[in-house]
Amino acid sequence: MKWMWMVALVALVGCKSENKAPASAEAGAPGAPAAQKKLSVGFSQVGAESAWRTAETQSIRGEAEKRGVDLKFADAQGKQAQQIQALTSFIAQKVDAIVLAPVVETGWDVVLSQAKQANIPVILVDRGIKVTDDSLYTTLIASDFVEEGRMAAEWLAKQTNGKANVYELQGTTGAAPAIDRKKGFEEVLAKYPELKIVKSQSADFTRAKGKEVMEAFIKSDGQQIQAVYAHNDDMALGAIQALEEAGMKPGEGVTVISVDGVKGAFEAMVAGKLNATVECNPLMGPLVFDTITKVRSGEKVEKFIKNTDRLFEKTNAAQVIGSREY
Ligand code: GZL
Repeated sequence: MKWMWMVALVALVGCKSENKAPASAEAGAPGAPAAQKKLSVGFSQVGAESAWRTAETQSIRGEAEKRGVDLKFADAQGKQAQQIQALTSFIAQKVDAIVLAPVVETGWDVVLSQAKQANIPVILVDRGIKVTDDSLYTTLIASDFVEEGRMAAEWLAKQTNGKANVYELQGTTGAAPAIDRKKGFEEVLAKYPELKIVKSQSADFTRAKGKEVMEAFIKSDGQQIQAVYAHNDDMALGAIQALEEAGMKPGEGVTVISVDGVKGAFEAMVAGKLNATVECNPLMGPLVFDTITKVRSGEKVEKFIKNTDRLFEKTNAAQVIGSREY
């Protein structure tokens, strides 16, 4: 009988020890499992050229902070060479993932091949790239810029009954949004022979250059200007300033449409100076880190994760401005 108690006692002790980690693995003891390593992500950002870009940066950096991600942030001031330098550094630091907002479409094959060799997944945000081998990046999270250009042109055609002299402010030369917003806009204009782009020039997505280029358009063509199509709100706001300084009436005599949907655009629509803007959502932070988690767990992700965009007009701007998040 006594032996039975002994057996029960041993079993109890043995079972408890099964549940407890071996002494050597006690937290803090030598050989203890390493504390959960922080996810480390390298983020190469284009720069800070527009309100949209600032909103995108804040969304990604804010989400990294919230999730306790070790985010290495590099602002390239609009220079591809600086982005390539940043990516090379991230690879040397053996980050777990790279997030890249590529300033232009081409010139990425070499550095992305190095990331692939280092087995570091690359998540593209907001702008696409042209590479010989699309396995060099895992996915692109962005809007469809061609569709944004189509939406802007269809709205303008309706607004002008298909007849106007259009002056176009293009984004950064070689950048996917500049190439594709132009492509989509022109695709629709082909259906309206009297809706014509009279002059088109890059203003690099900035407000200052948008004002400068518009001043030159006004100097050469003045009252002939009936409509302005700007590839982003910042350039549109610069153009609006130039038109007002020339005594012209943006939003009334001159129809102005742009893309992004930043707060400044809604304020200009409420003031009646901007007619419409096509939203291009920059708040990608949560989706970026959810996607990195999926990729690291081996889950398959779409090659193109498309943001949805809506068009807003000055007629409905006042109702929605209060709920805008950027
Ligand atoms: C679009 C983004 C563009 C914005 C501009 O995804 O790349 O760059 O439209 C920004 O405001 O400068």
